[in-house]
Amino acid sequence: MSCMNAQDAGEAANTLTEGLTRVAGSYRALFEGAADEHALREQNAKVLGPHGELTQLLKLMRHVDKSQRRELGQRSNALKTEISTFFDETLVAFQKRAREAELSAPHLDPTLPARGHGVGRLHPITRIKHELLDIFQSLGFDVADGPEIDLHENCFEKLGFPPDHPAADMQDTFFVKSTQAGHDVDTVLRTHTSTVQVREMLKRKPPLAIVAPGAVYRRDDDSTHSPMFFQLEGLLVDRDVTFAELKGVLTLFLQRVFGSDTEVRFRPSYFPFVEPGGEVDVRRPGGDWMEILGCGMVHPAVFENVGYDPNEWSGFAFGLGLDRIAMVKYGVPNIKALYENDVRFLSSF
Ligand code: FA5
Repeated sequence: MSCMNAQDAGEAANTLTEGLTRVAGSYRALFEGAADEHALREQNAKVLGPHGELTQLLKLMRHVDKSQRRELGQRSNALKTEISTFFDETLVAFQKRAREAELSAPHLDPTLPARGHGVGRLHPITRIKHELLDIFQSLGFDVADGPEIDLHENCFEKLGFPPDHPAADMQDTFFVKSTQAGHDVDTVLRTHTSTVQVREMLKRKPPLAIVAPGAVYRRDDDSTHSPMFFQLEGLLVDRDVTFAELKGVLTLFLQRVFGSDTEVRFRPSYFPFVEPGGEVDVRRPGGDWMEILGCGMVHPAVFENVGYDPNEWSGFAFGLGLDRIAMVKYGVPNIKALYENDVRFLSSF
């Protein structure tokens, strides 16, 4: 540097020379003493890294007088090469040692207790569904299916709800405008499985007996109401069907599911698609009443809507809550527990 005097240049050369001697004398012990590969790399960085000792020393080179620069430069480079060669060799030795230790260590401890297999099981609602389908199939019902998104018409109007009837508000849900064959149609996330009654009657000729399980959606939310829950619809159409048959089938079914010591209570209720209509509650010994289903004799207007002659055909229908059955059967106080997917809860029964 032009501003450096001879004394400064001499000092730089001395510091550099001393530093090179110090580094040359110490790096081997530091590398060899490292505990593992990570520590070895750290030691290497302390010497050769951007902030390492040798890197810092070399910054003095530009202050060294030209006459000494060549010799000191050669020494520095030779030391640098020596250190990095030694680092590479030490690294290989470290890795070899670590691998050998790994291979000679016992890799399996046969005395450890086994972890056990988490054997899966069906969700309580799925189990209830299978059980119910078995019962109804043994009574001669076919199993039918329908989409969760259906025409507004199948969910309400065809079942006798007048347009904009407040009863539809009780089952508020998601309404979706869609297009079918170029026409706007109102579709809805179905609020009950009764949509399948309409679909099956439009598809089949009577007599018929079907059950249709599936998910339904409503703006509902408390300890016995979930916004998404499961229903099972039942429909029987034949000649001269009576309310006694409805009552007989439902009582038999409920006592098969809950046990013969279960109390069953029929209450009158209103649904636009049945006449007369009712609701059914059950109570296990020592428990509370729980509403399980709605039911009734198929309304003549519904038969007309699907092209069946109401003077010739009669029938009954019911729609029950699978979640509610699971709650009573397994003693679940809050419906939310069925949807939280907590394995401790799900594997407890
Ligand atoms: C209906 O959904 C009618 N479609 C049932 C029906 C079918 C009547 C055929 C007549 C003929 P309701 O809204 O009451 O009715 O619901 C039927 C059952 O579903 C209830 O008894 C209850 O067990 C269950 N349920 C209703 N809302 C919920 C909810 N938010 N969460 C869980 N279960 C529910």
